[in-house]
Amino acid sequence: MGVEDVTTIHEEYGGERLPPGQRRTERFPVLSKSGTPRWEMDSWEFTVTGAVENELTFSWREFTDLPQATQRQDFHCVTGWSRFDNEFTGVPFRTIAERADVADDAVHVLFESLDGYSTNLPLDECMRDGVLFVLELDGQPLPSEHGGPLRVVTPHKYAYKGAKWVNSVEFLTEPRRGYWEKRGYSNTANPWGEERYSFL
Ligand SMILES: Nc1nc2c(c(=O)[nH]1)N[C@H]1C(S)=C(S)[C@@H](COP(=O)(O)O)O[C@H]1N2
Ligand SMILES: [Mo]
Repeated sequence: MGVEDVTTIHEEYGGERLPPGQRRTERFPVLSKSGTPRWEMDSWEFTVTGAVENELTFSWREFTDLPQATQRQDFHCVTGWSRFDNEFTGVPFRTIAERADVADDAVHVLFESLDGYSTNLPLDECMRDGVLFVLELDGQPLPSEHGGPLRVVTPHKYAYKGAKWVNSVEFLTEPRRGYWEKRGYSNTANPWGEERYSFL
């Protein structure tokens, strides 16, 4: 299976590979609002609900049987660091949307996690290349502090748009804000526009 290169996204936004105000790091810092939650393979469940024709529930086994892709992606944290060339393997968001058969009036998506975190994106921003439910980093199971067993990545957005420990996706007919979006971080979060905070 080939590795898809998603590190050219910045061209679409007319910016440099390193977004304005960011510093490149080789490290991979951990940012979690409240520590790493526990999970058990036997009781783990992933649900897809809301504005869909088919609500879905996956066990760990069922989820890991879904078709996967491997992509090289950059990762931009709103606190100012960027990590280039992460190799993420996971299930494309589009695959989940197709299986759920998203309703015509769905416009927005809310991701929820085992630690009570949530984050939101417009549906069209989720359907693009690069939005993955990640199971592996650099060919190894995703480390638990980085969101293992399953996290979302959003290379076209600051990383808070990617829910670690994700276990629920809800399709919405109206926008709803997630954890940081309710607390002053930008709802749009475009790194090349330096959309870090929201004053509305
Ligand atoms: N479930 C959950 N997801 C989360 C967070 C969190 O606290 N809980 N923090 C977010 C923030 S603010 C960032 S910058 C990235 C950090 O990912 P990392 O810890 O792998 O660097 O995860 C995002 N996803
Ligand atoms: Mo963050």
